[in-house]
Amino acid sequence: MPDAPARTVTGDEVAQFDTDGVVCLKGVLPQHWVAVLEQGIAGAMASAGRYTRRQSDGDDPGLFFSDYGASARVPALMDYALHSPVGEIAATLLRSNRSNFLYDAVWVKEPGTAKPSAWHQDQPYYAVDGRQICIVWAPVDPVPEDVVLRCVRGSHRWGKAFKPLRFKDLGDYGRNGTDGYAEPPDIDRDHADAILAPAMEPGDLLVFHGMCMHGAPGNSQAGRSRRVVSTTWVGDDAVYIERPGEMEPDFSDRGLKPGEPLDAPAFPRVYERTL
Ligand SMILES: O=C(O)CCC(=O)C(=O)O
Repeated sequence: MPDAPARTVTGDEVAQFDTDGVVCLKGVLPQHWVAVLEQGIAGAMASAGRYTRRQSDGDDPGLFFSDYGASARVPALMDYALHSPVGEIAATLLRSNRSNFLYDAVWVKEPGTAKPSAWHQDQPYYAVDGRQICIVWAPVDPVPEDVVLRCVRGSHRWGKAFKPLRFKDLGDYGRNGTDGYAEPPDIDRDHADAILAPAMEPGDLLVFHGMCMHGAPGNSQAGRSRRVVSTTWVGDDAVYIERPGEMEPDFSDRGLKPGEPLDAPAFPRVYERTL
């Protein structure tokens, strides 16, 4: 049985997620889960899996580490996904009767890291169609507004999928204009007014829609890491699809055919609304 949130998610926050495609929920994750996440991040960094990566270059003054799906080998991350309140919070914001856990990601920027996280939408990277999909970005360190993840308010309703790019070298995944994937716009030049970049504390959650444009600067702080776990959640309307080129993460081993719901047993159903 998953744990309850530290406080109720308000109707205004649900409405803000609908309108903006992003909302920062202050003080909603009970603090003991922050300790679980710290343990999970350390476990991911001490072992390696298919998607464990150093995104920063050798001459970067810091280190940008990322990983997808580390919960498969790090029990603390699976515990957080299955037993923390994030599944309920995702279902509430998605106005869904259920939430299923798709995958987790670890994002660590050591002090002084120069490498940014390129502007992108998450959904075009992988095999999910539907509107009920969100990402819950949970920092375990205080993150000031010039270091935090930046989300473009309203971009989830632009009606456009942008070409996914690799953080390391901005290489693509074999999806381009002829497949319906547009070149990402210059967000800092053309959409600066719509950027949400809230200062955050451990226990706060930044939740954004799968089609929300987001990116992050490096970590300019001298003495503090920026350690984060994000988890991706789908609701009632999400289905499996195939896209041209490479998918990341790749869910082709889950036994689903295009058009089938993303549901258990392929993806654990973590929260279910009781009437
Ligand atoms: O934390 C970051 O720097 C990147 C996070 C991100 O792009 C994501 O959660 O999709």
